Amino acid sequence: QWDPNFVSGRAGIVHLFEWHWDTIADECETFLAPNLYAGVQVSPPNENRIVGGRPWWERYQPVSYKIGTRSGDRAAFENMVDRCNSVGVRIYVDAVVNHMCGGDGGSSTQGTAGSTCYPDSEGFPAVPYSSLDFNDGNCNTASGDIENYGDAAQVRNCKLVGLLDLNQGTDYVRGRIIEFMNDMLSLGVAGFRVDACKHMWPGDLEVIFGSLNDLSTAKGFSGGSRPYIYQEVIDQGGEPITADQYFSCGAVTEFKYGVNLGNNKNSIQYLENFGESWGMMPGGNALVFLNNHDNQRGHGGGGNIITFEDPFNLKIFTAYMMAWPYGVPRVMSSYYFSMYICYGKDFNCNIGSNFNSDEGPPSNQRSINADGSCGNGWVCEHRWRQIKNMMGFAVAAQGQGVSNWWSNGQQIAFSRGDRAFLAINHDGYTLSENLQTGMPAGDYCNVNSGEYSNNQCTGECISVGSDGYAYINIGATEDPVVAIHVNAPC
Ligand code: LM2
Ligand code: CA
Repeated sequence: QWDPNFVSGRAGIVHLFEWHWDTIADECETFLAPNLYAGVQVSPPNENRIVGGRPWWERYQPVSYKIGTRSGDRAAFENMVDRCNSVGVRIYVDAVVNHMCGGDGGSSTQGTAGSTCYPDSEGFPAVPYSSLDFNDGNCNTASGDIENYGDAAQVRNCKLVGLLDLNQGTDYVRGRIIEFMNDMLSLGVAGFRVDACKHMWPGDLEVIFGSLNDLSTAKGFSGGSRPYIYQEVIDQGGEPITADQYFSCGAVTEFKYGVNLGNNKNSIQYLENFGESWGMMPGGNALVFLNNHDNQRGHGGGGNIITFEDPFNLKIFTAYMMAWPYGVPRVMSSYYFSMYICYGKDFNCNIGSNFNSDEGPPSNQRSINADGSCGNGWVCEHRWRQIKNMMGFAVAAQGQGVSNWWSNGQQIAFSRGDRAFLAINHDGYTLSENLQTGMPAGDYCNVNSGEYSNNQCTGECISVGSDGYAYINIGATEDPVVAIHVNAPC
């Protein structure tokens, strides 16, 4: 449950937020596999409540466990999983099992797969769930909602923003959740991002995850492989519910990672020991990321994070994330949405009631521009050269420790054994230095500055001498990164 089940020679999970199953299948074949991406986190595939205006967050309001959403139907989902698996790209499902739809759905409301549910009376006949399956009696707040994050019992037993809260303590509810997750496994998925785990009891999750089937041998996985589980627990400190309470159930999202990098983006010399000694969880438990679909728009977590709104730093710190051996890295792939200007910056900080962070995905699928970037309103950070080329770097570096750390103000460099070397100039002046790369003598392609394909490098070539040293010169410019590895010789 801690092993992502990657195919060997692959690295990194990309969250293709709100993508259609057919488009993901195409992306696996034409882009993700050739660029060595290991996996895709997909939006929740099960039926959700249709909310007026079709905000992105309607997908976090389940109506049933039937597969049918604006991303596509069951057949399209299965086809995607098959096509991605057959080119070595794993699929991870976003599982929303803490709750069903919001109580504000009224006496009855429709789902995306044609089911009707009855929020007022807590009836979900398409599962089926009835009022017996919800936590109401176990919640002790006046409103029935979570009112105080200092009280673990109410965080887990009361409603999160009015969402009808399932009682995972019962065999019946556990059974329906296990059935749903096993259904996904039978279609060939390799694991789950589990939504809102902070709002469920670790003891219940341990039983549920422990009851899941192994990965499907019929879909090509080797016998006895356990689904990878990464639990969304927003732990930024200061609350009784902590990430470590969930370690026995599977991996956990490390929300401190992106905030720590955001807070230290102008002091990268301190990243030499980035990891546990920064108060983060042990790397073997961590799913790490710079930003996610929530905090990039001011929901869930927040903090000083780096998103596509700051492409300069997103590229630099994604390079660092992929090059640094800590946790399983996930890259966010976004669509553009109306920004809310605050503090004079075009950035979505959550202030005021007219904050528009609801906007759903573009109505058209992503198109591909001549330079490989996306159109039709999709950002596709995962296609940016400086980001996608780091998958190959991470593959080359696998299993190697950090060595040859060097820093000078906001300029840093390090190697990964004798396989790869990264240098970043985050300072206002040129980095010009002979640095130990740890690599065998030869010429290597800086995959940050150019492409490497068919043994050709369109970027800068870096010469490593027989003593392992290379002359590194990085101006204070856009893309101030040198990333070289043994699989991309010039
Ligand atoms: C999460 N963490 O555990 C995410 O951080 C959070 O963003 C998700 O909420 C939450 N789980 C539930 O899966 C998102 C979104 C909310 C949205 C909910 C449900 O951030 O804004 O709440 O999904 O769609 C919306 C409305 C809210 C309303 C609620 C119920 O914004 O005003 O409350 O639906 O209808 C009455
Ligand atoms: Ca709950």
